[in-house]
Amino acid sequence: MELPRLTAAAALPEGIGPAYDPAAHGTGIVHIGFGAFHKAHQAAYTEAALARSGGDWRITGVSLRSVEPAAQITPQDGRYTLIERSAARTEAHVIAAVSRVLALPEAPGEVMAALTDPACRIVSLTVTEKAYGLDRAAQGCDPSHPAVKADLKAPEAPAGVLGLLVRALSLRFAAGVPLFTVLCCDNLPDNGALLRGAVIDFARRLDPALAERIGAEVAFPSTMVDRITPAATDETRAEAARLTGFRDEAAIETEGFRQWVIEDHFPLGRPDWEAAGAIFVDDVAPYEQMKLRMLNGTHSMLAYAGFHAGCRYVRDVMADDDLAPLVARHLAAAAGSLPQLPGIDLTAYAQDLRERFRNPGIAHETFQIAMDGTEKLPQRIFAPALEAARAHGNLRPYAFATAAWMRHVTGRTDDCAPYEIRDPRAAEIAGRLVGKTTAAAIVAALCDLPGFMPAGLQDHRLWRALLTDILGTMLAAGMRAALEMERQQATPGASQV
Ligand code: CS2
Repeated sequence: MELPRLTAAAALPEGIGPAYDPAAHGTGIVHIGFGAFHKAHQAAYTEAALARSGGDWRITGVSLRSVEPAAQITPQDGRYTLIERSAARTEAHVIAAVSRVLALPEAPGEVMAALTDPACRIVSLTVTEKAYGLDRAAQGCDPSHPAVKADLKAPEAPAGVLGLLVRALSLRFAAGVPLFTVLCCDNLPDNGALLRGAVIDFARRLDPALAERIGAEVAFPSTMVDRITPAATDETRAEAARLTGFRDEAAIETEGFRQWVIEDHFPLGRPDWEAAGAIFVDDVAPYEQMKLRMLNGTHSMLAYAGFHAGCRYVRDVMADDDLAPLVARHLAAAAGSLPQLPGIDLTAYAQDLRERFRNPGIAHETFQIAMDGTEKLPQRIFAPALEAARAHGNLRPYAFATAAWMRHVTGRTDDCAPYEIRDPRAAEIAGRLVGKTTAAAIVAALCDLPGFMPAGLQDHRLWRALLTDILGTMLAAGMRAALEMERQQATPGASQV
């Protein structure tokens, strides 16, 4: 029997539906990049804030390219099931904080109307590192990025993040509407400042006076976001139906853990996100660095090494006797690269991360995390590696992670099976690797990828020797042999977090 579809009218089992009247709350947030992570993280915090403190803070979701999120959720009145799986239990909640979702290609006028509506006081974003069009070295925008290029040419019909924000801000200026706060929620260091630099640079190329006003008047708080959220599958939708009694095309699953550290700079106000445990601080940077280097850096390392050792999920990596010690090694190295943070015990953080990675309820694919390495490695791996190089510290854990990425972008498993390299620079990488068969040639080609590896590593002899040695083993003898080599390298008695 076909189950009824989840809608605002669905009579849900006790404790699963919203603990407030959603219809009594207006919309105050436009979220760009409406996908799994937003549904599991910021929307869940906003749900708790609405339930505890109210306010007109419901969310209009926007997807930049895909029309699927809007198609899934519109017949459900914006409702979706959030399944939380911890080792001990599985819980479901139907989230009502999302009032509607728009697909930019289908509804550009409605998206701009939402962004310029005086009721919109926060524009938040989770679009992934690659979608911004950042020039990180210049702290500005990259005019050769396809979306940036197109939007600079046709600023009145933007299709990218910077174009949308600048167009909306300029229309608000013109109409005398107060300016929204821009809240970047992607895994980038100093994400608020990075996005601010790119928005101002983009605006300057169109109208210097506008750039000046954005610089003076728009708040870009930085934030650290954390919740492990795999892509939804048929199993997610089946579980949602089991737990709620309704068919839900937009269901999503995530871990029990969540964390949000935010710089408290919201001139037009904000929801009571503390209701769900968000922490407001003056400086997010140390928290972001901790998360990027420990959680995300280890994730990247284990994704490349794990995928090529035959582990489909992160939890399989953690159950693998060759790989689990490398996870511990990477966490220890990353922890050692960080300053002390008041109230944070890095040893306990590392232990918690291992526990989260082991979560048997979360099927997080190594192949998913392996995506977009050129956008992720600089802040996750190269930044601490560069510091280690300067301090004559241990480069090996970072060299191993980087060699595993290099192994990955060759595009074939140890059994020679091809797979897709999902990276914005995939074509450029493939071009550079044509005819390169030795580890030394591959290392040289990839270290020299423009704007990728910092100069202090590019010309570092030991770094390059380590990469060549480790990649050489991975290519000649396979990933398992490379793992064995790492085991032999481990200093007996070395401290592990
Ligand atoms: C992961 C992150 O896919 C990846 O690169 O490292 O998405 C990670 O799961 C989240 O940052 C957890 O908060």
